[in-house]
Amino acid sequence: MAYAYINTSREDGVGIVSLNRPKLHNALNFALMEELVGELERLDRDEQIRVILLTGNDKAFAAGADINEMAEASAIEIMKYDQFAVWDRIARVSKPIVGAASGFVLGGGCELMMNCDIVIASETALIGQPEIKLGIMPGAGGTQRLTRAVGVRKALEMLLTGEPITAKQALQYGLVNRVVPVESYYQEALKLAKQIAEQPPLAVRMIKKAVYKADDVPLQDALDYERNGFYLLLASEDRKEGMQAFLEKRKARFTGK
Ligand code: DAK
Repeated sequence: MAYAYINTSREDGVGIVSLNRPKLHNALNFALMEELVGELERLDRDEQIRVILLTGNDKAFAAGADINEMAEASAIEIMKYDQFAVWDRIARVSKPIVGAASGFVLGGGCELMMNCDIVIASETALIGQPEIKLGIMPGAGGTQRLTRAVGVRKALEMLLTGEPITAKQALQYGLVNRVVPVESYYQEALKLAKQIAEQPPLAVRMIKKAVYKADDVPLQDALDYERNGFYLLLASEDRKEGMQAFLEKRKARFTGK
């Protein structure tokens, strides 16, 4: 598909989506978000794709929602047309999203990064929620996902000062998985995405869902969910293939059935 604000490609079972609004540091206008979320959902339904890689460019993953759009819209208009609702659909993507983040990761950009399941950051990444400096607060999970990721105190410091943290600090806080030089963050993320793409897709999907239960529901309910997922996977062809391949000392070929 031809898009105005994103680029897409695919490689070895990985669907790659790059934000493409470089002159405005990938500011997330509504049209970009519609394209992005539509493509994420398309990739989620695509049987050939097992993992999604989401990236920006070296200078910016994304510098936040488009302030030009927000500055002009009234609260009533924004609420009536519910244009931000598109954000809610990202968390429903069932395939893993690997983020490759460099440069500015601010506001909605940080919220988008936190919607990625695993993040490889470049050493140059600057990550923050500067909304307070604009007289607003985060609206796409910044107060919630950030707090769950880094804890109340660090989240409050970031949210109340609006100051960004470095990639190295984000690693210490558990907000990103790895920090590597800017020359290699994209390749490192792609390599990781390809590694996950070789795993049995049903197990990948069940594990992703089960892990997020840890944040959402009481422990015993989450353990029950995990156990049911385990039983379900015992009925899959990939389970037979995985165990057979182990016994035959060969590499398994998973089909997602
Ligand atoms: N929106 C629009 N334009 C932006 C932008 C943004 N967020 N960030 C940068 N730009 C534009 C700049 O205006 C400039 O445009 P021109 O002047 O060239 O036309 C161009 O990108 C290059 O930026 P700079 O010249 O400023 O470049 P610098 O390297 O000097 O500075 C910077 C880079 C990223 C530090 C700076 O541009 C900056 O502070 N940008 C704003 C960052 C920010 O405040 N982000 C948070 C926005 S609020 C919600 C969902 C999401 C949100 C809210 C609700 N719901 C679901 C309800 C999200 C809100 C936000 O993200």
